[in-house]
Amino acid sequence: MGTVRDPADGEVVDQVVVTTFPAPHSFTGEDVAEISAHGNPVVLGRVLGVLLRGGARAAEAGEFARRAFLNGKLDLLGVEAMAQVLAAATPGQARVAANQLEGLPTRRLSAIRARLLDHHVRLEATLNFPEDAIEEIDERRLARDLAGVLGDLERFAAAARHGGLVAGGLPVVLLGRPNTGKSSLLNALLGRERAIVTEIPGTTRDTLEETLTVGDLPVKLIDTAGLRAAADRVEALGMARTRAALDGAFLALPVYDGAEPLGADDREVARVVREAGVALVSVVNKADLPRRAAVEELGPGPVVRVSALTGEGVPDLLAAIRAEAGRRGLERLEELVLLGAQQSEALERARQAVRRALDGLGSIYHDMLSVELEEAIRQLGLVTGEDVDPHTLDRIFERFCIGK
Ligand SMILES: Nc1nc2c(ncn2[C@@H]2O[C@H](COP(=O)(O)OP(=O)(O)OP(=O)(O)O)[C@@H](O)[C@H]2O)c(=O)[nH]1
Ligand SMILES: [Mg+2]
Repeated sequence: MGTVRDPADGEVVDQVVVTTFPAPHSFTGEDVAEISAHGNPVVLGRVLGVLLRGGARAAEAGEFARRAFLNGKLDLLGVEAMAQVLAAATPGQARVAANQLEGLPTRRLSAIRARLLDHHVRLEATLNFPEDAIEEIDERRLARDLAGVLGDLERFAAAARHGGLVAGGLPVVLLGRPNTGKSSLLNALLGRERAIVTEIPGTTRDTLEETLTVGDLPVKLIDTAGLRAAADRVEALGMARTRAALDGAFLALPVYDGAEPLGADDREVARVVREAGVALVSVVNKADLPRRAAVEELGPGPVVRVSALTGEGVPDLLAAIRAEAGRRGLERLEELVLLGAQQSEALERARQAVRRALDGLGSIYHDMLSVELEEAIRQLGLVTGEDVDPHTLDRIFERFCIGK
């Protein structure tokens, strides 16, 4: 407990608590003092003013995380996890990030890197000291081991793709011919009137995104412009966006009007989803009206009947979305990995180098093999941060806000 006074006139600014963390037992690994003042922004501003006039300066964006990294308190996977801990909007996102902060993904990757290092050292030894009685490289054993490493890297990359989906929200796309009730369904799922709904076909002209929590997971629900053959220019542009939305979709929800017989436009919708190769749950809307759509025609995949008007069937649709997430392993949050864009690229380059080494075994010289392993080791170092240049670090830390 203490008092902050303005040295200029000795006036009391606030009663505060000062906590000190002697190095290396602080977040950054440096000597740190934290001042807890009363939360009022006016008071905080005055306390800061006193400190700044006394020679302190404000931290840059991400400066604390950067210092923690440079002092070996946090690796790059930890940095990414921290960014996500700060940004998490659902319990699932927070759990993935907290798990990564505990260091499991780092240990997985370090173990892979250690295996590659081991082979690299042996190869180099036989190349550099051929006259010494160093054991020969057993190519069969090396092939077996590299295949194992490749499998582990691919599993890690899949976990990172899933982690990215959870971090950004699983994109779930509502699509269908005009007037089937896509926007009404978006509103029903959100539980509020977000999108404009009218009886006029072609009401929605652009894609619209809203986030919803399903189970513990964030879902990015995307409402789209209706798809139909005869469309004006604005509608055509909206339809191009619908197709683009399908590209990155986790799940497509083609919406059909159950009160009308299925027509050519509906069959076109089913075809577009099939061609995009996206997982789908077909939705037959307007269950409050007498049914005239022959749902058997909708082909393979789950079908859920709902009424956006009365809310009937909406819990079943939410359960179907959740089941799809479970089926794809997204609910096993402890296995997911969060990577930044540069880290994902480095991981992919590492995978390619191991692939080339494996494919080349038996036909390329051992010095080439050694170069590929070295490349893979270096790229994995970029993922964990063991081997990263200052410019890349700038790009990583500038995403943080001031004071983190
Ligand atoms: N009876 C009934 N009417 C519905 C239901 N869902 C939507 N409607 C009506 O269907 C019409 C079209 O609804 P929208 O939600 O605008 O349909 P949309 O698919 O978004 O249409 P576009 O944006 O034009 O492609 C509106 O008049 C809604 O009130 C439902 O479950 N039951
Ligand atoms: Mg609409």
